[in-house]
Amino acid sequence: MFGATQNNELLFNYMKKRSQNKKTITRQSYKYRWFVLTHESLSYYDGNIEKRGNRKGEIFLNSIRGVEEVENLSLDLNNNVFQVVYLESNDCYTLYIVAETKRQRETWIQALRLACKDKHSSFFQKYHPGVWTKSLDKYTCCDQIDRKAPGCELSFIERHDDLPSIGKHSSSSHLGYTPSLTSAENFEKTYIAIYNFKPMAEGDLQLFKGERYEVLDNSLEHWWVAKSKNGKTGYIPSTYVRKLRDLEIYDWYYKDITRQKCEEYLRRDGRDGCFMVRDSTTPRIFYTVSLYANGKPRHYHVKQNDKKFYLSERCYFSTVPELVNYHKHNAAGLETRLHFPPRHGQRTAPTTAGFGHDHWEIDPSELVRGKELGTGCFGTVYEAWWKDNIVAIKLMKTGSMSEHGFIEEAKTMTQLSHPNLVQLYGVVTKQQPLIIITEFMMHGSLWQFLKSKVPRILNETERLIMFCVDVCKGMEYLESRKCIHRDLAARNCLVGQNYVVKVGDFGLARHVIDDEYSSSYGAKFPIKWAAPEVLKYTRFSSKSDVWAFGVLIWEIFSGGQLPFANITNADVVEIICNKDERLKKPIDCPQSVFTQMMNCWARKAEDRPSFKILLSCLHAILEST
Ligand code: L0Z
Repeated sequence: MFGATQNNELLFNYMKKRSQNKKTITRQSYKYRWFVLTHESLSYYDGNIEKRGNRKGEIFLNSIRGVEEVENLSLDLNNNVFQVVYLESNDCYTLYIVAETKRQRETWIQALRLACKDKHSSFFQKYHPGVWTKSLDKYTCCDQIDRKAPGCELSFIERHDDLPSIGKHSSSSHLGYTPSLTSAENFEKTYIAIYNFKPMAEGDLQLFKGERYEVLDNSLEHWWVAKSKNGKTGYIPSTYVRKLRDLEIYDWYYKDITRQKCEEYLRRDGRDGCFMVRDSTTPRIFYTVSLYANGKPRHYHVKQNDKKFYLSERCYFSTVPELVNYHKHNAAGLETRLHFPPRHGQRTAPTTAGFGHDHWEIDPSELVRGKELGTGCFGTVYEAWWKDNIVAIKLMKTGSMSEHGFIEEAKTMTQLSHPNLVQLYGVVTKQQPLIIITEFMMHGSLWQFLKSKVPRILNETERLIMFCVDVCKGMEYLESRKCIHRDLAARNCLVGQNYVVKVGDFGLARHVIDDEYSSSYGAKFPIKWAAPEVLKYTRFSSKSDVWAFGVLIWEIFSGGQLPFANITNADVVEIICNKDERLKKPIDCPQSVFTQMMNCWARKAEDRPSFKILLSCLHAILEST
């Protein structure tokens, strides 16, 4: 009479179902139904607790794309809601079912997943832990306003760390992945994209955040060859993917972030329950959970004991994702449960080392020029578009630069790539004028920024030390690559999104043809940033960059003032080289920061600290403020 015979039934229960045609969530939109799971489908029938009635709907297992819990706070009915995501006539629907108990919900989820596995259903990699509601016009979990918006959290097949009784990697192949991506020997080569990547050059492979890729060749530093699950291969930027076990595949993990930046993101979001996990700066503690609760950020150390992670005694986990997952449902000693990562502090995709593998010569017809950003002795700089990317282009004045030497070096310079360096993307050399294409920085130069009274979200001193830390990180990278800047100063650093500071035009100074700039007697030579050995013998090195960095810290703490204001260049040389005097401590500068400046200004180059050492000192200062 009903298609499925009694002995074909795997599971049946009388449970509430959310009406699918009504968009609002009210008590009225829920109806009791008899749910029946068979090896083929999930059906529901009307009737009552005593007697099953007519079949009202049927979802075939091979059309199911996800079986997950629904976040407790999404529906205030009870805590035992789960969802079945499925396709029907090419559209995607979600069925919400309210189980009577937690245990019943768990049973149904397990049974459905297992039955789907046998049917080789291919599950989506992401789902919405919350629900889409008409009253809010968005999802309760992620603020996406489109009902059909892809999920915001990794689904159970991706949460490889906390898979229930279904096996781990072996099961994923039954759930939609081609076996080549998940077999044991390929596990090591399997990566997950943590940012979307749009192909830029011929031979690039598109990346979708959250999807899996097999890395076929990782011998180059910046561009790897990868294969997608549908068998396409191509180049990808190596910084856009992470190993399966890497915490960076989770939206809530911010690897290398200072407590200050973390608090800034949490405050800006401002919702209780907003949280992130970050690397701890405290010795012997690896991770910190930072949580916004009752109007302020709080920090909890993730303690470790016997290879187990825990926040509160009694609740131990073998992995951090498991710990996070648990505390999403149980405050267990925390001020509130962990709900969502900061909405504005979205990790932004890093720049790529050039516009593709071996693609540093740019076709000028692909550049669309925008407004002028400034001029210099070398030419004019414009805002511009290259395909979907906003860039800065420098149109070099003929004769202002030794083009041959620069072009030779340009290819290796595009290979320098760091979050605190203004990325060199490419060049146009096949026609005049020579064009240099770099990353565009939305807030302009650091020097301008220091002079302007920009909105201050953070404690002033902390913000200024963070600027120093950013520059120091970029310089540490250049130092490790044996690249000398030669003109490090606030005017040559730029401020980008989230007020990150980056070092610009590294290595360009050497190619400038202008005696006034190149000679230490020239009017344009940056004497006030120059170390004694530069003034005396034009001897540039990473250590002379360290000297300039000391002057740059001074600029930062004196609000963009000119060092040695009202003192002539000749007198500056006299003061530095012969009198052995230095710049004075700016009024609002902490003594600890001034000590670092003085270290940078050691008379002998070899007595100055490396950028690496400076970075650890600056981090320590930041931690203690
Ligand atoms: C660079 C140079 C020259 O090429 C400029 C950018 C930018 C500017 C203003 C605004 C926004 C963005 C803006 C923000 C501020 C208060 C008001 C509104 C060079 C260069 C420098 C030195 C050298 C060589 C070349 C040597 C070392 C060899 C000496 N300088 C002009 C523009 C830019 C780097 C430049 C940019 N992004 C990249 N480059 C802006 N953004 O209207 N604001 N607010």
